[in-house]
Amino acid sequence: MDETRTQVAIIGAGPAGMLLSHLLAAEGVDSVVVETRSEEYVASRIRAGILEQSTVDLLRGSGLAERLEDEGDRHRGIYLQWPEERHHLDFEKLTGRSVWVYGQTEVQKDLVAARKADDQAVFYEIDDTTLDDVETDRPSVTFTDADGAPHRVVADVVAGCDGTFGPSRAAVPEGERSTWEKVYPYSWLGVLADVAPSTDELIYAWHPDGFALHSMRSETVSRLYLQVPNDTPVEEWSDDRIWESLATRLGHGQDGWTLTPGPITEKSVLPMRSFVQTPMRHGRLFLAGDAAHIVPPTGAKGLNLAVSDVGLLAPALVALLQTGDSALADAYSDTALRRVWRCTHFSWWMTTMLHQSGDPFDRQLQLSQLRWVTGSDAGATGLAENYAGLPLGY
Ligand code: RFL
Ligand code: PHB
Repeated sequence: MDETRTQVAIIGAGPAGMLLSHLLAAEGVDSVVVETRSEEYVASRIRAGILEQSTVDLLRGSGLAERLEDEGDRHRGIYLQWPEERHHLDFEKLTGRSVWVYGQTEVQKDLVAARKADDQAVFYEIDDTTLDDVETDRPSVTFTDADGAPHRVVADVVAGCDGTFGPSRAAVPEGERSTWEKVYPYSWLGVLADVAPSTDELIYAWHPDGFALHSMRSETVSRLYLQVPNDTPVEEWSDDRIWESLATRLGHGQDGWTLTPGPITEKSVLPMRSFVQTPMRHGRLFLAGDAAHIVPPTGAKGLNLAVSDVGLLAPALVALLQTGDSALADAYSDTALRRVWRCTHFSWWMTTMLHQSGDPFDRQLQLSQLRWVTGSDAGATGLAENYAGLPLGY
């Protein structure tokens, strides 16, 4: 079997894995990345769109923000609305922090370009990923490479950055891991449309028909979401039905605001859940990003949490591997989980405040909460602080 020796074997070439490899390389720690999908597939997955302040700070600090500075769109805040009312929350005024519209596809392209420029070893289109000996100081990852040949990467540390469906989280023995999960009784129908956004900043809309979100990717591309029942077949939603529902829920005609429809280029249904597995470390295996936790997308936190995990993990591994100092590595799980649980709560709170559950009592509480969040500086600041993102060390 072919064998490669490296310091950190990284499973998953998504944002968590590629950013980790970049930050480690900057400090002279080498890594090998392995990924089941092709480079093109990973780069084209339409996912997150919002980067919080600390994500942008980290990307800037590691030389990854050149295109983001040019093409990213800085937003001061968001709109929150319900029928007949739209309110702007100005995060900059409330907290001095802002958010950026810059798609995960773009972040991924920037990471891949930076790793290529550095000759990073990435094995794409692999199969049968297996983790071995993670309780020793010589853990390894074996897999079948793109040509069908077996391969082993022997490392000092394995980083499980393999997302929701990867094998890393199950490599923590059952008796030593705890999991928390909440499945929501609704999904999002997400569309990408070739039309200029009808808004300057994101609109989060509470509506009796269900939640709607108007987001964007650029001056010519809009990203929109509608709450739909779980297991909704995407075929049930024609383009016309989608635009009609978006117009109703987003308040077309209200105070002169109009929603401009356009050609829909992508359409999919996304289930929503919250999930956390603890601890985020077992022996020489460290978990980061969606491999350890999943949040519903309402708070725009998933990608940002993956970045903040890696922002904590990289210096911990550098210290461990270069000087033998294990203090940060030993603290990693607890430190990362503090922020994970904060974002898990925020994402749950945004989700349950804005989606229809079918319960009339919930509706009244939601509207009361929305009035408070938009009407009181204390309420608005709490949302702004969480949405624009707490500092990395929170
Ligand atoms: P990823 O991106 O899923 O990458 C994991 C990689 O691991 C690979 N893999 C394996 N590799 C080797 N061997 C195996 N056995 C493997 N099994 C899996 C996978 O192929 C994949 O390439 O996880 P990572 O890096 O932790 O990044 C997490 C983010 O991708 C995710 O949290 C966000 O996309 C969530 N999210 C959002 N986050 C935000 O911060 N802001 C947003 O506005 C936002 N919007 C969203 C979102 C996620 C969405 N979807 C589709 C889930 C909107 C949507 C619609
Ligand atoms: C997106 O643009 O895809 C997006 C924005 C905000 C969210 C979720 C998704 O809360």
